[in-house]
Amino acid sequence: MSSASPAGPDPSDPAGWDPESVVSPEPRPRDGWWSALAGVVATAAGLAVAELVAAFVDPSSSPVVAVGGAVVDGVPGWLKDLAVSWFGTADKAVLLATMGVVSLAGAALAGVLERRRPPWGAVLLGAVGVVAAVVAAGRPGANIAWALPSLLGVVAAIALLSALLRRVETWFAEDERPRADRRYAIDRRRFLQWTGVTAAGAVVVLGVSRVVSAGGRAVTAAREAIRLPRPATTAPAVPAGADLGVEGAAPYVTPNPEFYRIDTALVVPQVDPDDWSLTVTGLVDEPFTITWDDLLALPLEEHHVTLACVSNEVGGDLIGNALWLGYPVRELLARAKPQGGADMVLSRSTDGFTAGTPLEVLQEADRDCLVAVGMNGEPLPTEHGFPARLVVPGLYGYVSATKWVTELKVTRFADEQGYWTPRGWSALGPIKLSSRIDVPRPGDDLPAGAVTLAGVAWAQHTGIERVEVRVDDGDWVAADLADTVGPDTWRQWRLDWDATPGDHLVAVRATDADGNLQVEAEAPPAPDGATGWHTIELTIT
Ligand SMILES: Nc1nc2c(c(=O)[nH]1)N[C@H]1C(S)=C(S)[C@@H](COP(=O)(O)O)O[C@H]1N2
Ligand SMILES: [Mo]
Repeated sequence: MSSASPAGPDPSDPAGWDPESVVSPEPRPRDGWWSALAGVVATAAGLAVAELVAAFVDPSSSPVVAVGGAVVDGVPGWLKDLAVSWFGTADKAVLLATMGVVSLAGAALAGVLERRRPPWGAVLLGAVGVVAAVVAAGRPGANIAWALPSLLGVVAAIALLSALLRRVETWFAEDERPRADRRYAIDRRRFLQWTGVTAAGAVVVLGVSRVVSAGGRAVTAAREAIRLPRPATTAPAVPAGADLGVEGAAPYVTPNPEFYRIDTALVVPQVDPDDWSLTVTGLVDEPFTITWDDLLALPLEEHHVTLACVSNEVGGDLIGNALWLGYPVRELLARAKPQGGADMVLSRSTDGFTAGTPLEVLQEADRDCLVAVGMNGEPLPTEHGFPARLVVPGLYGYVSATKWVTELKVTRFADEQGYWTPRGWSALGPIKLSSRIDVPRPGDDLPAGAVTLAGVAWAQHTGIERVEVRVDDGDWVAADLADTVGPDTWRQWRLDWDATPGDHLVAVRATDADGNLQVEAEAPPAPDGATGWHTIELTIT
């Protein structure tokens, strides 16, 4: 080991000192840093190899995605809530960044270990690779081939690490050679060349893996080729007065690209409609499975429904309204004939997510619960559940809106739980009556005089009856309500206010069609939805 002697040529030995030689005159850096660099580059190249293999196996079989997904599913509820409250919908990016930092540190450590205490660096890499392989093979929808990316990746990483460390070895072994044979600069250059080539190779392999990642492109092509059938039952036309046209307010129908997205998936599941089927099973007399073509051949219906996330804070934007095309869940259930004693339908996604929905909600004759295939006139966008998802008016998404849905299991709340229930969220999730101020935004530059206040209010499946606005300690004033197609969507509101200079607090509250007033007491999203009146501070100049 040369690490104990970090110095360069020994200046106390004038006989061997030749300034013209290639002997490095400055003290050499310690080999620890170079070993760490070798570890990082070899590991990065191994990960690139794993991505390339995953491109052929399945995008979700990549060690990064599989381990990240296992972390998402495995972290305790409180930690996850903390992450979401700190980072919001960036929580996944933060997770990936954290994994990146941990991998970097581990890779550097493996490099140093392998140099100082071989074969422990290789053992460390190998152990991590095997764990990743086991985790990947155990992911929802996985098969044994999902272990391949991690295994081949780690074999590549170990081979490259030992190759790079051989260069470090030669370079730092020179202390033992006769002075005239020392060629530090050349050996250093060799090591750096090898390292650079490996790093560049990793980038190329990663790029190739992206290009050949056929799964995603095949599904995109399949989606683009789909011509959705005409609905047997069309939705009522959106009345002109549903959109009050206030600039900055949420439009009545949310365009797909602007629709909020919430799910546990680190990569969007790519489900080919040709491989997709939906099975109705569990406590039923006649379980059955339908294919994509079977589903499209059924009489489909169109309904506007406003989806909302239980994690939405008061005033938050995890809510959107769309026109859904699909087949009533109630009809599928009727065909399967649920047995007595069943009270829940556990819907399952290809990625293992599940939602527990009350059976009787799905069976209600006047509630348009759909297995949806279309969103605002096009096939579901992949991130919103292509090829099929559930849409249930009146329930938060986490207990109803399963995307990439492939199974409806009729069961009992006493026997099964949806994904979020053991993580600290309520088993039942009816959407709470709520309202929001969209304009003006706090911080807007507002001159005194006429100021338009506007926003949305929602009480899915009951409907909004009244929205009131209060400025400071004034009286509650009824806002104008926009038209709506029915009780399952949100409703816009607006109010013109004669604003006076100064700081003002503006609050909004809604009343539903049953006469219930929105709850004033503030509550956080967990465990079953936030409450409180949305209040904003405006400065009028
Ligand atoms: N497969 C799957 N479906 C899912 C989820 C998920 O994590 N995985 N999240 C649910 C939650 S919490 C919500 S709020 C809605 C959001 O649907 P969107 O992303 O289309 O807006 O999807 C639901 N369906
Ligand atoms: Mo949600």
